[in-house]
Amino acid sequence: MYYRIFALRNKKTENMTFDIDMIKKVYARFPERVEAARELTGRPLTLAEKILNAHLWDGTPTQVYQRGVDYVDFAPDRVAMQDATAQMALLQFMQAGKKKVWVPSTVHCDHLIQAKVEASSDLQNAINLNNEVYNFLESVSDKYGIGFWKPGAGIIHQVVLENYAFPGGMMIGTDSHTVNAGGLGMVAVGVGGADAVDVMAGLPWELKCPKLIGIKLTGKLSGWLSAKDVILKVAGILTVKGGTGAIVEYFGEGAIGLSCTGKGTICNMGAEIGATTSLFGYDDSMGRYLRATGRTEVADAADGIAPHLTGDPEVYADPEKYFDEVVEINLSELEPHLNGPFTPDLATPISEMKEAAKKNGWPTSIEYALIGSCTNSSYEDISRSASIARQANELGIESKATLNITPGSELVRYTIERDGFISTFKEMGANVFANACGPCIGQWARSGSDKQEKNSIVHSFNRNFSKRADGNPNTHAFVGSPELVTAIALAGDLTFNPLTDPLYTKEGKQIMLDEPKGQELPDKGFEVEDAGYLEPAEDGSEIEVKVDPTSERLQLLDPFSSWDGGNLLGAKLLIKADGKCTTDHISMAGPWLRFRGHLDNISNNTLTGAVNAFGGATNTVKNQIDGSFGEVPAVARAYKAAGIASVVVGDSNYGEGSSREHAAMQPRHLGVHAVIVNSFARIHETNLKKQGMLGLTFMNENDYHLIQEDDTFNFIDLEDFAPGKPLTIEVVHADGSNDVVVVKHTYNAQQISWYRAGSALNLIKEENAVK
Ligand code: MIC
Ligand code: SF4
Repeated sequence: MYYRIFALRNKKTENMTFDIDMIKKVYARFPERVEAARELTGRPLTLAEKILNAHLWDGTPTQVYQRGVDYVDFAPDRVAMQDATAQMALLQFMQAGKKKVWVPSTVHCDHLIQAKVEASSDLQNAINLNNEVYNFLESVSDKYGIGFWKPGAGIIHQVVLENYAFPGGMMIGTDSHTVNAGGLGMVAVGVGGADAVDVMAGLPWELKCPKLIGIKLTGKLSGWLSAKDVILKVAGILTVKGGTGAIVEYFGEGAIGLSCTGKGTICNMGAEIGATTSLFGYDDSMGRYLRATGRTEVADAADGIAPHLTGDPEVYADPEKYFDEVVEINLSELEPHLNGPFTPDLATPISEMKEAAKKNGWPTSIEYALIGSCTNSSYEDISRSASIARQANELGIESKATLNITPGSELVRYTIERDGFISTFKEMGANVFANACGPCIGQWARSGSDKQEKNSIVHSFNRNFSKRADGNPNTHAFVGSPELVTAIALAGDLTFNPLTDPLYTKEGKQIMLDEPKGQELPDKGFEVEDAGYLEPAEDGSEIEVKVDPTSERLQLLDPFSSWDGGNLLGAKLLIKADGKCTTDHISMAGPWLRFRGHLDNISNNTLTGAVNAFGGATNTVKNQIDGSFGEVPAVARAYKAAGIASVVVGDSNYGEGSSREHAAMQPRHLGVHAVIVNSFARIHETNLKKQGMLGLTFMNENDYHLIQEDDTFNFIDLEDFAPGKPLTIEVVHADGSNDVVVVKHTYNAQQISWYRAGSALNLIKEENAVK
């Protein structure tokens, strides 16, 4: 066992601010860069524009970038990685030939802990089971100067919000919900591991200049409404792809009235509308949160440049002039929502749920309700939910469903235990699981889920794709605020509307629940004994990182092969995916998380969740070599063994969801050369490019329908692969006829050089070799 794993070295003490010097440097240059950008554009600026301009790789802005068109190089302030993606990110970083990370970086152990019995035994189990992976992550972190948050410390995004996020900063993280830090006014973007490698290696981070969506919030939340309802409503309006390529900026009196953690919830679920990130301007709620979490110095520094840390008043007064799209929501008129099932943008106001459930045949009985996750486990969320549980306990209402709680961090867990909330929940019959992702990522040992019965669950997480929480494709998951989820647990009924429906005590007495009440921040302050942080070695050069060659969990990477510069001929269709194809369909999490550090082993889940457009089955595709049918990974391996390239075809928003680059690396490892779709989710498209794949989109959406089961693809002008130039594919059908299909791409010159080298990492290595 790597020697530090149990060392209780907890350097995070009260009022200690991580990386304050870096933050001060960012603030010192901020005003001048914002001013330069204002002069260049000749107009007032949104907050997003200010932060982007303050983080240009080349320093002070000298040109105006075209939104949605130009690629821009940025210099993010920090990097965060969670254990399930850090393994691949760090396996790649180890090859980049650097001694230390270039910017402050952290690793968080949160995804691999299974929720089965209760927090402490589940945590111990995870440590036993994942020992090899934790040791690997800890030793790599120690070696390269990366802060390490032990299993049990909490979920990456909560820990980042509590310790690292700062107004006006820029960070990237190898998890799509990195965007959570927008709640503290940070441009925080989810990326694949290869992007993180660039930034940790001291290279620029490239992003297409985002479009800007402004969301004006008027009015005020009250009663049963919570910040969650704002984003559930926004998801309903903008849909799962409405935010693609855009930064969503919230403003208006309604925005200022929200707590900082409520803002975090809204930004967190910006991932569910595909947004690059979401943002709120610096205000008093952020100052309060920074001070409550021991970062008075950051709050003071932010106060010092406060007008620069929010959008210019002229912008917010006349948003249509400055944003590409504006949405307005009156919080006073909002209703609590439940979104789902199977997609986070199917928004139903709670008053319409009875009718909607009936019409759609959604099961209404609720056996499990779950709160917590990185999205909703703030002190405010928990205190409001606990106020509902307390009423039930006092009035003698027995909860019909079991409530499961996954706190977001040890800081919050310790504090809510001290303040009596955990005992309130336990009195209601709830289970408290470890501070980790748990059920949110399929790490939930739900008994009986293998029977695949049709059922519904409600939770306060962010995603509800098929099979996500318990692996059962027939589980209908609905997303709601923690307080509403708690109330629904009591009623055991999806259609329960606490505003109008009564509950019954054990004696049969009818009561109406009072509105939830909570505190934004703990009156007695936050408290924690061991936050779970390990500081890396000052000089890690002597530390040796070992990977057992026989390990089934970790595997050193072999470089992908480079492009010979020729056309790609004779490629076979591996699968044409029908409908929604998220990263969960391409590389399922849950039981497969254990192989996240072993490319060959995890490749055995490739596209097993995708629905085959021919026949509608999952994980059954035709093997064109012998006409047999087999599992997707097996057929891909057969093509690869025969030296035949393969192609994946998909519909719109392909690769929606997670940042996991496994969804790109696995097909690449199995010999897929191109993915051709109607549209991509942003992170996935970049991941494909970084891993040396062709990510292409049909010029004409109807061409998707031309693709048949026995098709062969000839890329007849790939030799001339160039920025802005569409590619032509000759698609040959089984009867010998063919269609010529034109596809678009968004590769710039640099990205084409990744393709040429076989991957972005290969290019870094080539460049290091030349130096
Ligand atoms: C998720 O919520 O889907 C995850 C698990 O956090 C992923 C990251 C991963 O797949 O490891 C994400 O959102 O990026
Ligand atoms: Fe973890 Fe779920 Fe948050 Fe992803 S969305 S980081 S799995 S809690």
